[in-house]
Amino acid sequence: MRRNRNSSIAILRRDPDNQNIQAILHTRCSPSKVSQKQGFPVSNKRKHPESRSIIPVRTIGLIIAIGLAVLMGLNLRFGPSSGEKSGEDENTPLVERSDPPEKLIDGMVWIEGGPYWRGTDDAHFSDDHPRRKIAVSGFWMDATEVTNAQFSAFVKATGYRTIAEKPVKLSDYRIGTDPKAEGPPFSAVFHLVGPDVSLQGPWQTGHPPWWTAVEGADWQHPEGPNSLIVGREKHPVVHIAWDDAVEYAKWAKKRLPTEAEWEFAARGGLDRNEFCWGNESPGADGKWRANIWQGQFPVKNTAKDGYERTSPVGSFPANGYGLYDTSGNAWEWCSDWYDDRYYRESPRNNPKGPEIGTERVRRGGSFLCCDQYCRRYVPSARDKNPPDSGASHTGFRCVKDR
Ligand SMILES: [Ca+2]
Ligand SMILES: [Ca+2]
Ligand SMILES: [Cu+2]
Repeated sequence: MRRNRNSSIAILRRDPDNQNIQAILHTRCSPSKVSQKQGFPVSNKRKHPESRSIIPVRTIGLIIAIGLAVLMGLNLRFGPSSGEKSGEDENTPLVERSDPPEKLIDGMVWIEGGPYWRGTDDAHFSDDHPRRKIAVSGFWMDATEVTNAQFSAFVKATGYRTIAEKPVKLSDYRIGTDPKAEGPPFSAVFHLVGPDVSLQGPWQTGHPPWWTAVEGADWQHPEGPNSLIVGREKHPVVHIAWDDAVEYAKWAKKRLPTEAEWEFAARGGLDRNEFCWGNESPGADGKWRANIWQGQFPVKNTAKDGYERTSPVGSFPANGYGLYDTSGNAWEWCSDWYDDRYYRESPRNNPKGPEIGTERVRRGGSFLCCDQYCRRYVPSARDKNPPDSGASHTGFRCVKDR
């Protein structure tokens, strides 16, 4: 059973910097009777949302749904503040930095932890406000993103198959579809588009048109079936879903970082700096400090930093803790569920994310980030994706307790 994916698949909210896409996301995350009546298939238990959801473009349904979502969002935002729900106030003593362990772990860096200023008060996004002092305990962290070579070793040892390599259950995307019907595996791949495409949408495709659901795209075929990772052994593995990353981490006897750990680490010990390397702009003096996007997004990538897509890990200078590519290259999954209010409300010591959610946090931005569209390569910026959805810019790195 096949269908025309390109016309009907909605890749929702890849790097949205705007309300419309956010609203669609909220619609998708909160099942709405109204939208189902409208024939708007909001499936809550979707296995492969974002890169794998099917939302017919029905303008009226969409407008109603967006309206509802915005109202609900307002209600949440201006409803009773739950700032005290964590049971910790600004006087809660914060955990101190941890002494370094005696032994070393190959490929990992000891992150001492302790208090730091998390988030920002800059105006780019709202979910990383306000800047707050929190603290994390010490932990080990992979110096680099997990590479294709490392992920190959895991697959070789375990026979693990990633979500992007498995057939799709069609009923997860379209209400009323035969629960046994399956479609071929696919994953979301970025490609350049013409200059007439709107950055803000709404788009005819229902999702940013620079994302395409490509059958046969997976970690071993980053751009599709005809692309290979030969020669890219040291590039970060991509097309990794959160579930895949967790399986790798278990095998490696590691775990995914919490979002708070990730941000602590990415800041490299610099207090309230804008970037992982300090406050100079990413390409100051013609020297690029991260693999991000140069040129007009998503039309022309001039790749002034040397890389149009992923770069071998460690191609750019490490941050103050000796961590590479915490800014750009591949997005990195964290263990937390995502909640856009979490930075306001979280406990101050070792926050581990909300109890429940529909999407998992990812951090650091990717080779697609740029100031004009998605500035999420800065260490304060947050992002999220459903746990079963990877893409050609999404990978991870692991941490380990002492
Ligand atoms: Ca680049
Ligand atoms: Ca990264
Ligand atoms: Cu971005």
